[in-house]
Amino acid sequence: MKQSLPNSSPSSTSLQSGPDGRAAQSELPDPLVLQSGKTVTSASEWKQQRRPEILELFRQYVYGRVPVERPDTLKFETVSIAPNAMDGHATRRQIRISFSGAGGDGAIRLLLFIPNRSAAPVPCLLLINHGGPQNTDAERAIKSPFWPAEELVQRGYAAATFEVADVDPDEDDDFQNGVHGIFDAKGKPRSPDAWGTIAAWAWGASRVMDYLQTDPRLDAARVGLVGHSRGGKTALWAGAQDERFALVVSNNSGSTGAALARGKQGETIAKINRQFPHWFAKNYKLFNDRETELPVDQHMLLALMAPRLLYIASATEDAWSDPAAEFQAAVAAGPVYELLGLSGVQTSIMPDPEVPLLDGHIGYHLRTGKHELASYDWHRFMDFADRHFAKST
Ligand code: GTR
Repeated sequence: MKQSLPNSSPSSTSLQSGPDGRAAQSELPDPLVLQSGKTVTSASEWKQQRRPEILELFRQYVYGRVPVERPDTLKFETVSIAPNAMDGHATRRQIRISFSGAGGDGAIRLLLFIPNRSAAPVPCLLLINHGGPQNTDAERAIKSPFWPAEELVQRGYAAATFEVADVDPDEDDDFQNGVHGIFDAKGKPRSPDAWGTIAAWAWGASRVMDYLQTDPRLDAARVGLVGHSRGGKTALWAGAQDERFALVVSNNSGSTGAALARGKQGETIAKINRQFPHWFAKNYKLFNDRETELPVDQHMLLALMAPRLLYIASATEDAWSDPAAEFQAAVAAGPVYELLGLSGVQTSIMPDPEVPLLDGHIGYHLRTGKHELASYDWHRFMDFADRHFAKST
């Protein structure tokens, strides 16, 4: 039985497959047309009307609504300081970010390496780690390419990371554990727009930012949030909501990350909802095999980063994520940056592998290889940050 769905944005038309089954630009909901049908023509209309409207649509239909922002119970505790980590190149700090709610207590363990050679506050790249603690060894006995912390420090960046499992274990447990169990109202039915696990992780990234802002060794105006795959989806949703992140990086984030849902190949809305039923709001399941009825598409999520910096990375062998759909979304977010006097990716032609696009406010690269976060990716993120952070300071 068909359920009733929201009216699509008036500017979106039904999808007629293009030559390769992909959505044409004209078939996407227009980020610059309000639900009322009125076109947005100024930066203030974007900021005051369309941006909040799009955020709300993503909250309601895709990622879900949080019951709490920064809890009053939030506390930071420095657990350890090692001034001569990484052969003296960095100071390692371990911070416990704790909170409590009606359903109990929780804590996020933040691991931070700050370069020793700079006396001035440094920019910071915060990785959302969903790949387990072996990716982010505090002792540096294991050095994973997923988090080449030494290379970040060498290039003058503080390297920060936290484990998503501290916020919410990646399990379909009917939202009993993690921050859902701590903050959700007890004894009431769960609403169809309640937060899923990706929204919970994004909430966690914002709580880490709450701490980063308090550390005088870090330049809080130059914090980039980085995530791969499910972490990349999380980085985008966190960055869309939390404007304190000056740069948002999504690596191979695919479905419900950087890739357009309309015309997508590989993982679709129905497939991701089937495999990961706990990641998104219950409402999102209404759009299984009905992506053209969604009042948003992922280019609108990307546009929510404007005027801040955004970087999207794809990999040639990552057909499940669909590099072309990721690039297409990056291009389609461009008009919002242009309205704000900036440029997006600056071309609509997908670049060859290993030809990064770094000049616009939206950066992009396609790496040869598989679905992973590699040293090559990190160095392009830093090239992009070097170029644009330097301009803004
Ligand atoms: C895949 C999943 C993707 C992506 C990825 C990951 O299997 O289908 O949406 O999130 O996992 O996080 O590794």
